Amino acid sequence: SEPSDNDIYYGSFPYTFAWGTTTSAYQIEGAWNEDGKGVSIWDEFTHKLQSPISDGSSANTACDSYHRIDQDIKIIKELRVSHYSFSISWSRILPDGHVTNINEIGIDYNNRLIDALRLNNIEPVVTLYHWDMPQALQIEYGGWLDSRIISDFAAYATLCFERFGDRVKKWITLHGPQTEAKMGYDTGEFPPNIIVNFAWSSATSAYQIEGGWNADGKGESYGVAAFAPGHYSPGEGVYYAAHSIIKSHAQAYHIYNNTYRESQKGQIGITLNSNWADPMTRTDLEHQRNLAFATGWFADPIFGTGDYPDIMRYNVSTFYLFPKLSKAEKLLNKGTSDFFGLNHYTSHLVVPCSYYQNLDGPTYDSDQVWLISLMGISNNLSQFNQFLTFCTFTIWLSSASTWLYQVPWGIRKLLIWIKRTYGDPVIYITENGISEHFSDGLDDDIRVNYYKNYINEVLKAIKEDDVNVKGYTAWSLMDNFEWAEGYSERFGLHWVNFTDPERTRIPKKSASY
Ligand code: PNW
Repeated sequence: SEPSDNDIYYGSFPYTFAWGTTTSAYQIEGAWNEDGKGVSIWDEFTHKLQSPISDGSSANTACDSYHRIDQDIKIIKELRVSHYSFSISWSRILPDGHVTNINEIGIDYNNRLIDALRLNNIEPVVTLYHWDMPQALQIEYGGWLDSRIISDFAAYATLCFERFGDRVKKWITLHGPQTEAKMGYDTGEFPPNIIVNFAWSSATSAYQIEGGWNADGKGESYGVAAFAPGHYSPGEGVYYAAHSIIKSHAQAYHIYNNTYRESQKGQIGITLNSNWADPMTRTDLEHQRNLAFATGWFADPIFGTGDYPDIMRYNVSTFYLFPKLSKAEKLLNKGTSDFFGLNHYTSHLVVPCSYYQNLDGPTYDSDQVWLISLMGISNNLSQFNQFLTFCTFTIWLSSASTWLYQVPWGIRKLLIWIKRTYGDPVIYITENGISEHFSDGLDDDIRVNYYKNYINEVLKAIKEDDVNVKGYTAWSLMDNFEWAEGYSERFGLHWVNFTDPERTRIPKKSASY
């Protein structure tokens, strides 16, 4: 039954619990074309003549973290956290995406950051990839849509283990990849936003053989037949992008496991974005279907059976191409994460679609057919909108982001669901937070309240439900470039002055909280 409110539970977190904050390279670094860095798809996207960013901005400078390691270290230290989670910019260290051309100045930046953290007793948690694909690989073969990306990602990961793994003991391969796949390859709100005429391509098969990927016979390779800017393939490309992402993750895991784990003694895993989906009616099926599409899509292959959720394969492949995983590939996916990295912000109510049918399609969202989630999912029925206003907006507190409603008990339910569905994995909460508007300042009571209630629900999950949560890194250390929303939404514990060349960072109330 429904938790009635956000009652505060008294108790303490385990002594060894890892506390920290999270950022990502493109959102904070700036220096987009300095010291030999290559262009990423986000540089390309934000530099379009017709800006796709809500305030017309880019992250050319962002928080200028590339030049301000000292400033970042200072505010991380002041938070007295034990961990800092950041990502490496692939195109900064490999300008054209390939390991044949290494930019040592870019490597040096990450070395200096890692060393400064360690000197201050802060453990680096390093993500290899947070949405900033080298533009060169996007042009060369279409990025995630082509199976050649798997070996390039593996080579990039190997280089990172080689150069940073003596000091980095917690690796995250990819951060919230579902969002990149959906927004980049389905809705087009994110780059590459040039979904292409998708087709099978035998020309790429050689690359897929590397590393024993298709040990039990011939794995299918795939690729892009022709580029057609502005032409989308929603409902298909998105699943192939995800397919490459999952295989790339598994490849990186095995490389670490086989070659580096013994000497470097670290851990490696993936981070997934998951919303809780609460059932609108007492029938369980609809919300389970939503959880399968949103989280099971990536989590089942990696933490579960090795394959995509049945419900998803069934729904999608009835009408469209849905990628298949061979027996050997399933084995290669299964169990390839030392922990479940969880990005969580909000929850949905899920309603059976027999009442409110979604007529848009084909898209990732409408492929779910039997459901519409009350928030964030496209719909074109006024009836649905009335329903939505009536049932939800009046109950849940909002934020500066259209998709983000405050539902603290949702994180507890989700944690329990992950525990039960994936065999009680170790969980690190790798992102959690709330946005305010550009004009908002230092008195962020909304954020204090959000953290108080969400973190308390995490505590309940640990103490009452025996969920194995070992750490929590808040999104985000400071205000930064919020993707398609530019600087119009502030997620930081620190306020950043984006008109000041020094990019001064000032702690908000939530930082001291
Ligand atoms: C995160 N959802 O993604 C990203 O990893 C961050 O880079 C970003 O700044 C942060 O969200 C805030 O937007 C999310 O479906 C993707 O609820 C999807 C969801 C939430 C967060």
